[in-house]
Amino acid sequence: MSERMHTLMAVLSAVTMSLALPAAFAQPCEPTWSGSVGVPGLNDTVWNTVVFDDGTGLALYGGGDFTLSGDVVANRIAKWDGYAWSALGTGMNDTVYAVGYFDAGTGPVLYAGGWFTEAGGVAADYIAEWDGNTWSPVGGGTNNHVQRFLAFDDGTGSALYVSGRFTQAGGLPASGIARWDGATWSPLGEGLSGVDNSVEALAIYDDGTGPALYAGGYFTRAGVLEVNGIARWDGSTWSALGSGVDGGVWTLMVFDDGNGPALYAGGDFQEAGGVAADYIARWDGNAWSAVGGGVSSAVAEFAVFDDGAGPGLFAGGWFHWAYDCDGCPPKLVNHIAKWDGNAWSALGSGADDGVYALSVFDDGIGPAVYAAGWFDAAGDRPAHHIARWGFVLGDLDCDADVDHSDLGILLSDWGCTGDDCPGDADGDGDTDHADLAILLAHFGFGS
Ligand SMILES: [Ca+2]
Ligand SMILES: [Ca+2]
Ligand SMILES: [Ca+2]
Ligand SMILES: [Ca+2]
Repeated sequence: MSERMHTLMAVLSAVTMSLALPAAFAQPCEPTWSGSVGVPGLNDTVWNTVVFDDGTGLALYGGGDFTLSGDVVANRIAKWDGYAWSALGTGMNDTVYAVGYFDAGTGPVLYAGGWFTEAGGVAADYIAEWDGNTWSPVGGGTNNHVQRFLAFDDGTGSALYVSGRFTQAGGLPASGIARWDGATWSPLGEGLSGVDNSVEALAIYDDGTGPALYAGGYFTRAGVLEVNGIARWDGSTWSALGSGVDGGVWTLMVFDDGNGPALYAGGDFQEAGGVAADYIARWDGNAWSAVGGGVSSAVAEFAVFDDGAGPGLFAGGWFHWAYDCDGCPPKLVNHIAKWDGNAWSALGSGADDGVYALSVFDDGIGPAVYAAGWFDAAGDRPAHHIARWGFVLGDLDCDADVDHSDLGILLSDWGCTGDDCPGDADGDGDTDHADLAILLAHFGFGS
């Protein structure tokens, strides 16, 4: 982009910010994939994303194996603010598997976890914190890799729950999971063990008896209790969810399909509570059930998002096919699909390889799901390891960009009033300066 365009966009962006925009925008287009032209890609796998506000505004943070985000050198962790990528210092010396955040009372802090032993050039075993300028180790770290973070208050105060494949945190025994309160580490009972000793997913769910922490992964026991891949921590004890699953749980998320909030588990399993459930299952607090007929391979990540057709559970992973029921014909979805409570639907032609991370992020261009992982295309567009699925405000001709053709539509519709104004970008029943401001603020996105 030219300097002149930068200046123009900065001025117009300020103009737009000063206008009071209606809360709900018109969505004349179907949601679409924005490829690497809309969101510049990365040069290697993304394993996890999180939306976090460090005090300068919400942004999407991604961790993985990459060393370049767009044309910015960013070692295994990077920040996308909706317009540009930026690095977090010099990053890490090895893979970042997890990004998360926690406020210990001194303001929100970003955490990264993974295989690394250095962050920002400083020794940090498998976990580090970022204060906005500098990386620091976290209380002696862990003795093996970190896989997930979740902030939760179990009744004893807010803390960051850290999971992974470790057996120690801060030098203390802690099997697969530990609690960091901002100053000290503590174990969760005897932790989770067996198989790979790896805890890969964390979620908070209220089964009717109060919110509790749920952990999923490759483990069979919590102390002497048999749990099989998933367990519930109430702040003092672990409990099982029926007989658990017959493999590993990779992701957990609460979703209400209309019958009340339930906990959805995805991963590498084909049975939950003894019921056939291919790679995805639903726990309602008492029993497991299948989600339609499941999908054809592992589910790596969930997100809940309303893309205009109603809220749905978005699932990403290794699968190509989804089934509305056991025995229903397969639907080709390609690594990402939406479950609305009754049926699966594809997101265009999906992604050309594994989807490992999903985050809902309103980047200022419109509400969207950001998918990230191992792929190099989403929809029919090149998309290197990250792609955006959603609306593009100001995209009047529905081709996932805002350019001169959209501006042409708006100008030829100038002054229109009523329900059928093609230039009505903000959906308030006219085509006027407010619509022009939206187009100009987003001008150049995706083109
Ligand atoms: Ca357009
Ligand atoms: Ca166009
Ligand atoms: Ca309007
Ligand atoms: Ca108006």
